[in-house]
Amino acid sequence: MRVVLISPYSGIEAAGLRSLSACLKKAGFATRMVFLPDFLEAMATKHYNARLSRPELIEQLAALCHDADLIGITVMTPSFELASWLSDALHIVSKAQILWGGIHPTVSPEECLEHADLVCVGEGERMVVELCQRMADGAAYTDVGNLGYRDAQGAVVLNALYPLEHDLDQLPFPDFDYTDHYVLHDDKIVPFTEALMHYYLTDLGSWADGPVYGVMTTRGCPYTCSYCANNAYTAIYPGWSHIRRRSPANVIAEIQSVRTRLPRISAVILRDDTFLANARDYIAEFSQLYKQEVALPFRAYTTAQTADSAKLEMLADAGLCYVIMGIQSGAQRTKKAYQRRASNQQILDAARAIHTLRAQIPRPTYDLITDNPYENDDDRFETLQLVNALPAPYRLSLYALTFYPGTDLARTAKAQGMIPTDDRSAYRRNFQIYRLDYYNLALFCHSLNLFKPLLDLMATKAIFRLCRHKPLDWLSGQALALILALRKRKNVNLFAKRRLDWLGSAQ
Ligand code: B12
Ligand code: SF4
Repeated sequence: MRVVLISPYSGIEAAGLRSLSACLKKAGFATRMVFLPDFLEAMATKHYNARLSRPELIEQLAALCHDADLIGITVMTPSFELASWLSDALHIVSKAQILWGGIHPTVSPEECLEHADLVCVGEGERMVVELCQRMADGAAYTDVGNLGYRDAQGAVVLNALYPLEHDLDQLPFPDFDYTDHYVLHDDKIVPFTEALMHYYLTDLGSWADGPVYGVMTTRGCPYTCSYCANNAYTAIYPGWSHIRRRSPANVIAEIQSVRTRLPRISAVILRDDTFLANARDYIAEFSQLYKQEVALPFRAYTTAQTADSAKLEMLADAGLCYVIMGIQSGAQRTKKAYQRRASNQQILDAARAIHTLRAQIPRPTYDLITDNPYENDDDRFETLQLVNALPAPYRLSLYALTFYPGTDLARTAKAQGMIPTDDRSAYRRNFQIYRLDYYNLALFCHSLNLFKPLLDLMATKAIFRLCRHKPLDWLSGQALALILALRKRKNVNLFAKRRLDWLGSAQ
């Protein structure tokens, strides 16, 4: 029984798919993994799916799938079109069953079954092992938990879900043993080498000086923001909002085991949606062990409600050097629509708590959602006021509001006629590409931490109102386009340098 697992994502982390590979290996199955990263997508310089229709890609994939019985593909919404194109093409050249899993098949299994033979709804570890065991034994598998398929009449059947995996420490570490792992590199699918692994794991940001390892220490999120996939997970798994944690020792052991394979890892990202939601005693234990065993700089995510000074101090002492906090909006009306409960005062208090640690955390990032079609200029002005009050220096990450399928926000927007009932904008959209106008320019200038009196001026009501008028709004957009083009040039140069560092050849 041979399983090939394909990640169409722009980066090579694919923790979910790697976890499945590790479980399958533990159960005695051979897996091969193929990664199709794309830096230009990751750099937010283009929308998704520009990699479609490349026949040579299919030829190379077909060669890697020649002995496969099962081909697994991990699919987020913006990977849907690429996964569809790959699956349709692979169906012609391979007899293997094609199985999709990940967030998109979880929220939209029916449409995925137009291209995949099978889908996995929700968590995949137990499901995929059970499926492979049945397939290897030549036994019937249509009753496997979490499985979706079309019956002989073409009707979609979705089996009951296995309970959520509660003891995460029991799961093997994600498969970073890159033997029989392949990567799309310079238009060719080639075997991964240590240098290629290091190259593709190097973070773009300046906070880390080399390859970065991302690790998930928890699953689930206590919040249900209306635009977020966690909102969809809570609908299918009632226990989703109860965070499931790995023990600190287990997380540290994973990081250390990857470092033995990839010794140049120079920083760690705690990928959890809200790592600081962990209790103080957990964070104390984690910090102590991390400092003792790993001692690499790391970054973590928080919400305003969970950015507690005591937790931040313990983590900063252990190496926390970069914090990302979701603000999303400062407008009361918008926060209500997003189901975000942090008050602006709580947000400012959290930012000040982080700022107090500026010796260790010099420049935190605050996430903001922009381009919200529900917002008027009063809402935008409210957010700009909040941003202008944040203690500098900081970065802002701006994300264009995207209506992901399965979320409350998309359902409400469809019901209200804000987006069409068959809206597919999320299938192509890179949410890091936003509108060129004065509002986004003003936010971006704050992110650059320009001269404060200038930022104050940009955030006054009179200037804001004036610049939102057509010619000035357009001109501001052009100024923003110029700044973004300069940023892109800087990033491209960074990539060239990173290529030189890891692969020894100029791009
Ligand atoms: C880390 C992360 C990233 C990383 C790494 C991505 C990666 N996985 O390689 C980066 C920064 C690159 C990233 C990028 C983006 N991300 Co992201 N990301 C996440 C995050 C925080 C964790 C993912 C993770 O590792 N989870 C842990 C693993 C164990 O869970 P899992 O991936 O769901 O996998 C399990 C199951 O889904 C299933 N499964 C998964 N794949 C498969 C395959 C098969 C065959 C089977 C059987 C089962 C199966 O089994 C797994 C184990 O149980 C999630 C939020 C979250 N909490 O999941 C968002 C999330 C996945 N990202 C999201 C988004 C929107 C993006 C972007 C599109 C944003 C953008 N820039 O526009 C990009 C897209 C990148 C792309 N197309 O390549 C959304 C997806 C929403 C959607 N409907 O698609 C999420 C859910 C965030 C959110 N809260 O809404 N992301
Ligand atoms: S806090 Fe973050 S991860 Fe949790 S539901 Fe809200 S947006 Fe999603």
